[in-house]
Amino acid sequence: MWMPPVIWCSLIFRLIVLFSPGNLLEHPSKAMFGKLYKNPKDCSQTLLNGEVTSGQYTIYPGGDENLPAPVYCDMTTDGGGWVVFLRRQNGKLDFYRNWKNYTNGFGDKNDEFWLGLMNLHKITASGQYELRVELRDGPETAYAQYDKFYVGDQRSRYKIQIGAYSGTAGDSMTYHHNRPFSTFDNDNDIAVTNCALSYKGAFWYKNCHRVNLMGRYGDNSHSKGINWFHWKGHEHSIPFAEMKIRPVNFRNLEGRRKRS
Ligand SMILES: *[C@@H]1O[C@H](CO)[C@@H](O)[C@H](O)[C@H]1NC(C)=O
Ligand SMILES: [Ca+2]
Repeated sequence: MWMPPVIWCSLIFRLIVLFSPGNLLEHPSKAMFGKLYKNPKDCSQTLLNGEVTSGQYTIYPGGDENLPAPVYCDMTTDGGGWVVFLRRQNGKLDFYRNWKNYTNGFGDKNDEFWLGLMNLHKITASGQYELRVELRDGPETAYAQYDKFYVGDQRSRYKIQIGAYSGTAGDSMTYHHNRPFSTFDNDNDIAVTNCALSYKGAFWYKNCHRVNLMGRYGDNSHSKGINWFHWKGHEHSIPFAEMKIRPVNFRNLEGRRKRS
């Protein structure tokens, strides 16, 4: 059987790598076939495929190979492997949008964006995920991490479940546990008013919020800006915010890999 030289060279090289000492032996399938995950379902699998640089990648939320999604992967924060689903950093993009937009997602993955509730549901329904929130205000930084994050399906109106808090920003998210999502045209909060309309954003509002990361950029009036109440209160709009998810056991897995 004839094979182009580049193919048999590559096969011989892979065999040498496979039977040589060193940490590549940990992933013989990777050494032989290139990628550990043909259709990575999230950024942790993209990272295990050897992609160690943060940036845009294609993942397959829920493992559905027919529905690829372009996402931004954070490959550096706390071991990396995060699917970033929200970024605010300059106010260029309008986040005061309707239900359809929050369902499908909008914006530029390399700049400001919202990934979309449908994909958030698909990803978080495919395993146990944790949430990390990154906040920056000039030289000050803070983060909040929750050891569980689940977004329900469309029928639940994308209701969230939030696990235990750790971090430096203060626990503002637990207040929103078990709340469905709300936009100005789909009020699912428990306030007599329409929180999304009053505070010019969209969120898992309750009565109304301790977190308003999709609020109005740079607006320091009460509850309207980008707020994380337990860090900067309700009258300070935070200039940089990211929300991201990865499998909850990922860091331990990475730790084991490094120790072995
Ligand atoms: C955002 O909403 C507008 C108005 O309903 C619609 O025309 C547009 O297609 C939506 N975009 C997305 C990405 O859902
Ligand atoms: Ca209401």
